[in-house]
Amino acid sequence: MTTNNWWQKSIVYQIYPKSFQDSNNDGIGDLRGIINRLDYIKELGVDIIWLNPIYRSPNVDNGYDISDYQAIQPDFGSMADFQELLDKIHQKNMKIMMDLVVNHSSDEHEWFKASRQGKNNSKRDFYIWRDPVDGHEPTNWGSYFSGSTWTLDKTSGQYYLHLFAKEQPDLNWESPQMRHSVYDMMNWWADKGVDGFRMDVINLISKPAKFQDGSVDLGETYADVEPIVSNGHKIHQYLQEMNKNVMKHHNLVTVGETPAASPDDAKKYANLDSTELNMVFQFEHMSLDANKNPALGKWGDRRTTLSELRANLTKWQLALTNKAWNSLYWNNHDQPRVVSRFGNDCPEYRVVSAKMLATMLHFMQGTPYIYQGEELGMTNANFDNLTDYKDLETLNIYQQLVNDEQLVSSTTMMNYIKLHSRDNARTPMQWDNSTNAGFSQQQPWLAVNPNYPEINVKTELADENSVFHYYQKLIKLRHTMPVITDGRYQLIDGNELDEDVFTYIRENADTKLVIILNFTNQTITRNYQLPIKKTLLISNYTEDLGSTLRPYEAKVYKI
Ligand code: TEU
Ligand code: CA
Repeated sequence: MTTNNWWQKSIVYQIYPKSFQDSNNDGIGDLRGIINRLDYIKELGVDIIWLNPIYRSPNVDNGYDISDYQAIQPDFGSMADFQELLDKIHQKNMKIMMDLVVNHSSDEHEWFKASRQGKNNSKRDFYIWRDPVDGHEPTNWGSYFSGSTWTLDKTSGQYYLHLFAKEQPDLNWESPQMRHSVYDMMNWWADKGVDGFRMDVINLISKPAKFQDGSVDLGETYADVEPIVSNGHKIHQYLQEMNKNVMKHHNLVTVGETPAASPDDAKKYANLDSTELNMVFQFEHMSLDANKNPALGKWGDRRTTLSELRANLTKWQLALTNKAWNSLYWNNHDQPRVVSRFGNDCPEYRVVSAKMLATMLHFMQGTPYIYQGEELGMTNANFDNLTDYKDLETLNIYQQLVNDEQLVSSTTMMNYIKLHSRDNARTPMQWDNSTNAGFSQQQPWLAVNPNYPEINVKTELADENSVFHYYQKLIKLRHTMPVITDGRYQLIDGNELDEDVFTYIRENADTKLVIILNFTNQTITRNYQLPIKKTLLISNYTEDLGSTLRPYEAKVYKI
């Protein structure tokens, strides 16, 4: 298959601007802060920087509620700052991807303000309005952020749809005028010089032709809306239209965030003839540790087993070969920290397990994404009090499960929140051991993880065995060894039954790699009868003990 597209050979670094670097000491990260840290990102070696939303927003959902798609949020700086950031990223030979949030806007967007004026307004059909049914909500759908997906607007007596918060009304993709306004806006950014888009919940934009109730889990009030609205009947039509109107005219990279997408869906979204998107973020490996009780969703304390994880990653690797392109990620601004979740964040094993997980992902086929702080082995926040958490999803789910539905006790819920709150990813970047980890002189908007004196950029840059330097090495290997991009993926014989060690092969016409990963905190033995003539490309231990694998040992041989 073709693996010659620039975005297939790239590594992406995701920045959550609010938590990256504060340059003017108001406790909020900003664009100038990113500009000041570009040398650090360049040193890591990545090719593309993806920024979470930096547009004007009332900030109900940290910028995922946009009130002006063509303005910069004042907390983050000005359009001139953005232009400077863009220019400097390009000068350093990197590219920039923007977040595109067009399943919904903010309720303070001009379009929605007009739309809610009444049934005859010309923007009425930019959003999704329905009459009440028997005096209540049109359907029983539950929002991603708790409660109903419907809010009554008194002016017209109609409800509007919002899959997320009530301040995030869903845009109506049935309206050609609305769709073309979105394409115009995308072209405006592309003409400015941005190199790509990460498209927020893009597979939720095509709503069902007929709105019907969904089934409700035991103990719950509302139906899970995801299966009802994901991968809808017009989704490919919309994406192909967007592609013709936008992507065809620029050299962009596009990644769709697609909850509930299967490999078959991904083959359509990310097909190699590039009529829709370049790749998608699938969620299956992020759902493996969800609660067995569907009413609790992701809120639980289960750990993924190696067998589940390997089966899932392998399924995606094999299904997309020669058909579509994978994105590879462990972390983003919505997920707990990978070392706490799939590795071991106690002091003894944090570094070694973070490197093992990095090895697992960075030798797979696809475009890898690194989320800020992942390259340091940053851990979950572990805040004890609900008041330390700021994310509306966390605050709402506590209210729902503990107080309203009484499905979980408060103690249990706090434990679930420690494990799964999105704020785990959002604590400020840890730069050094000075006040607030060098993020800001002011009290940051979200508390710094107390472990910053041990885990920070300054310490890791000075230590050649740090997680940072290991990521840097992985990135270099990908840039210099084509097999990591184009090689076939295969499990080593019999590995699918191994509960403790994950061993896979990447192979092209001239190179073969064997990747061996001990997923446990035990020393174990595996004998793979590998040829004597081989070189150790990378490992998280200095000495190679052959068939003996120490806790979380990772090693990659070139055969
Ligand atoms: O997330 C959508 C999404 O499906 C999730 O990752 C969601 O946050 C999680 O499942 C909740 O448990 C995207 C953004 O990444 C997220 O930050 C936004 O809050 C959301 O869309 C709405 O724009
Ligand atoms: Ca600031």
